Amino acid sequence: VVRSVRGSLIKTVYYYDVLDSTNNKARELPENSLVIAEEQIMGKGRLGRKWFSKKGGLYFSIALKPEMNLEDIPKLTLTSGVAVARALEEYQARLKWPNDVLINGKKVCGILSEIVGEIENFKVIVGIGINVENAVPDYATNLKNLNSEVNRAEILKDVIEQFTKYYKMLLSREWNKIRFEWLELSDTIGKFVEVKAGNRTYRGKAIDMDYDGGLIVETEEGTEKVFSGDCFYI
Ligand code: BT5
Repeated sequence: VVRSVRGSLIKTVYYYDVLDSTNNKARELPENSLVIAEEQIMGKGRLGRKWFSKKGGLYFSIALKPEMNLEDIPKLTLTSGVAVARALEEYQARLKWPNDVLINGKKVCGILSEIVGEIENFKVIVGIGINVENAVPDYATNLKNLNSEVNRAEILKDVIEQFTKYYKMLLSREWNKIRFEWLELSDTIGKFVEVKAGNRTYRGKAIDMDYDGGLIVETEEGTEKVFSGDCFYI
């Protein structure tokens, strides 16, 4: 346990060799804690999916108590994506709606935000997984593929720095500024997509990300807004 990282929003760092999931550990910890594990046994994606978390990657979660409305939490996930993409700017990282960071069209990072606690007094766990020098599937990539000198401690420091900056912006009601940065970094806008949300599927051109974080898709039936879901390029 390391206390007080100067200038950052992180108060305490909890470091582990192995955890089931850093998101699960972060649930038990006070706000502004950072949990890191060298590997995860049960790394989680969204909707019960798995996040492959072999040694060599960066797996961490931040416990937060944002003064925000519950319905604005998707903006926190989008904001986290902007922070990661900025930290990975030298790799030309791009954002795929809603929660992927891509390099050369392949997934390098996934973000999982979870809301815990009661509705009036909730915490948010933001979990970030970045492929650094861990083995990854074919459809994914890691930073080592692009830079043999890659250093996990440095990347973590850069991500936390950017996260601190954008999180403060979000809390100071500067979401629209962040939204424009998201659009600048977007890999999704302008592409033809299939978005699966619950039992509905939308097919068409992604034309914008709305003020509330929803993806605007121009379909044959008309313009639709999707708030969350899985997005595939077609
Ligand atoms: C995500 O889910 O992309 C969110 C991943 C969040 C992982 C972090 S690691 C630290 C923290 N602790 C946790 O337990 N989780 C968070 P989703 O959009 O559902 O994508 C999951 C899908 O991505 C899987 O079904 C695979 O197809 C693919 N995938 C799994 N592991 C991957 C990896 N290491 N790199 C790239 N893609 C991967």
